[in-house]
Parts: sequence; C-alpha cells; structure tokens
Amino acid sequence: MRIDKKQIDQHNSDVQKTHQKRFDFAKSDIPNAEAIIQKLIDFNVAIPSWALGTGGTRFARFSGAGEPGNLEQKMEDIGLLHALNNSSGAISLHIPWDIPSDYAAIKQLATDLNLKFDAMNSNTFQDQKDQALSYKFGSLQNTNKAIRRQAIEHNIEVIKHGVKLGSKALTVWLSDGSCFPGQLNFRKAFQNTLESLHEIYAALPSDWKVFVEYKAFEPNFYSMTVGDWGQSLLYANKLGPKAFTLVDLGHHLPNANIEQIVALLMMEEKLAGFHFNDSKYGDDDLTVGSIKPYQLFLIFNELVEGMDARGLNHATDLGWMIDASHNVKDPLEDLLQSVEAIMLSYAQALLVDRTQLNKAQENNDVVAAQEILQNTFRTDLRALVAEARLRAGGALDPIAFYRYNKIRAGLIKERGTNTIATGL
Ligand code: LRH
Ligand code: MN
Repeated sequence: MRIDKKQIDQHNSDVQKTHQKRFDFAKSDIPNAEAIIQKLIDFNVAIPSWALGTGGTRFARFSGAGEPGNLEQKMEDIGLLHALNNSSGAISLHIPWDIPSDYAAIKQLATDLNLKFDAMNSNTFQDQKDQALSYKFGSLQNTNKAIRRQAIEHNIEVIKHGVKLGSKALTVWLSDGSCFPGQLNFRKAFQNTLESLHEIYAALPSDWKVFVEYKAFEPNFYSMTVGDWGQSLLYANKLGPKAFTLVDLGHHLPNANIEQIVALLMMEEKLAGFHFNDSKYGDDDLTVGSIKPYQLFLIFNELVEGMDARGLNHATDLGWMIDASHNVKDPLEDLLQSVEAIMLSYAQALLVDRTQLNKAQENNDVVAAQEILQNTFRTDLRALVAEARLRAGGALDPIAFYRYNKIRAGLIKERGTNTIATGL
C-alpha cells in the first residue's frame, strides 16, 4: 500500500489551524526553534524488519491481521511509516528471516520507498531447519570448534548479503551464555567468542563496522557471554577500530544508569548506536518512552552533549534504531508512537541550555542543574516535532491520519487476515 501525497496534504490542511496556534505558542518561548526543527528534519530512525508483525511471548501470540508476509511487504510498511513521519527512512534486516530473492528488485523497491539499508543482523540464537549443528549450548562461545565455525560462516554470509544491499554494518547479538553455575568456563567462553569475532571482523569490508550488542539475561538465565557494556567494550577494544558497542535499552539489569553508560561509551568513542524500546521489568520491548520517558530524555541529553563535544553529525555518526515487539497493539501505530517519542526526547535534549548546565555543575549548584533538566523535560515540544514533519512532507498527526484513512483495514483487504510476518 502506498500513501498518496494528496491524502497527506488534505490531512495537514484539516489540522493546520490547530497546529499553527500550538506552534506559534511553542516557538515564542524557544530561541533556537528553527535550529531544532532543522535537526529533527535531518534525523532518521531505522525500523527493524522483525517488528512489523505481532510479537508474542512463550505463553501466547495473538496474531494481528494484514501483516506483511514477505520482505517486499515489510518494506512497503516501513515506506508507509516514512511517508507519514519522514523520520523512518531505513530498514534493518535480520538474516535468515529476510534473505532477498531478487537483490535488484529489492534495491529498486528501497529507492522507490526512499529507504536505506541500515545494519544487518545475524542470527545464531535459533537453529534453522537445514542447519547441521545446533546452537543449544551457544554459537561463537561453543566448546565445539565446528559449531563456532558454522556460526562464523553465518556471520560472514550476513555481511555478503549486506554488501549487495549497500548496508555498512553488522550487528552481532549473541544469546550465548549459561543457565546454571558450573555449566560454563567463563574465561574460555569469552576467548572462544573473541577468537570467533576476530574472524568475523577480518571479513568486514574496509568501510564497514561491527556492533557488539550486550544483554544481561534471556534466553540464558545465569550468565550471558556478552552480558553488559563492560564486556561488550572489552570485545570492541580487543577487536579493533571497526568494532563498537550497541546499547539496547531493554538489555540492562533493573535500575541500571543507562545515561551514564552512554556518556562513557561516547567518551571512549566506542558507542555504535541504539536499539530503542522501553521496559519495566526485563527485555519487554515495549513502545519507546512509554514507561520511562525521563530516562529517554536523560539518555538523549548525554548523547547531544557527547556528540557536540566530539563535533559529530547527529543524524549520521551513530546508529539510531528501534527494536520493539508488539503483543497487543497495531505494529505500525506502535512504531509511529516510538519514533515520535524519540524525536521528542531528541528535541528536548537540543533545547537544554548547556552553558547554564555546565555552570551549575561546575558550581555544584545541584538545584539549578536539576531545574534546567526538569524544566526542559516539562517543555512541550510536540508542535516543533510536528512542524518538522510538515516541512519534511509528512503528516502533522500520523496516528490520526492512519486511523482516519483506515490504513490497517486497507492492508487487511490487500493481504487478508492470515499473513504471518517472520520475526519474533
Ligand atoms: C535480542 C535482540 C537483538 C535482536 C533480537 C531480535 O533481545 O534485542 O537485537 O537480534 O532482539
Ligand atoms: Mn536489540
């Protein structure tokens, strides 16, 4: 399904008056409103190919209707999101769930939909039906050299798929670890994993990066072989200049100070980027900003401070991606909400008066520092984010447009109710 620009123009003219009033009020109090809007227009968040269908848990999966049944339909859905918010201009593929059958056709479709190919994701956390050896006891860590070899070859295969599509990065998330004390020799598991990652690193084209994604627990529940930012940084430092750490917001132990982790990984120039989502307990993969919006703002506050300290390009020098799963909501509405939450937190971080904040920090004026951050967080920037969307050719209110134009009903009419999207 494609959205006609005229439909968006009609929607925008219907809500323009209300928007203009809100925008005029918002910008009247924001001296750098135009600079913030330009940064928002340039900012894009990649959408995971595995989050366009209904997700589930081990207990149940309540499938939705009109889901994308193949890679082309997944790209169509991301194209639809991008047409509405002009901030979702990239897709991140997961192999083997999304192996293109016709590369030229897929690349042409991406061009037609104004989409780029973001980081590729390997998968050694499942056994594929035609797979010789099992990853039950891990992949790159496995005590069996042949199983490590199989996993290395898979990652190299994923790089080859990515090169054909124009991707520039490989994300390696390993489910490897142990469920019980005594099951694993931690040192050998680390060294097997590092040795294996060195072989994958050696296969990277010169202009590629590898992102080492860490996770505290699940599916292993005693140890994970890439269990936290420190372990991921160890691997990235030992691998070389093309290796970085990837922060998935849901992969931390309860109450971890993620904004501090982000500040230090930025300082070490080893932060690859993000898998944005939100969570209350574990790796819940909930809508971004739906549980801990202040934490998301504090993370972007550290990101803007860190990126400006190094003169980085906000839009292109880090990897911005959502990694969520939708058990009870329409996946496309959920993703629209997540992108909105990211844009709002980024806009607020751009609004922080850093000169005053640095002064308060230097003077240990705790209250002043707190007031600067909390007042910024309590500043409503939704009209600025909407204005950026409008200027970029998007819809002022994507969710309202999506519902008013019965997009899901249209997808069901096109695809029927039984299509299942590959993914989690
Ligand atoms: C692991 C993870 C990883 C993906 C998977 C789909 O929890 O976050 O990034 O490979 O989800
Ligand atoms: Mn992730």
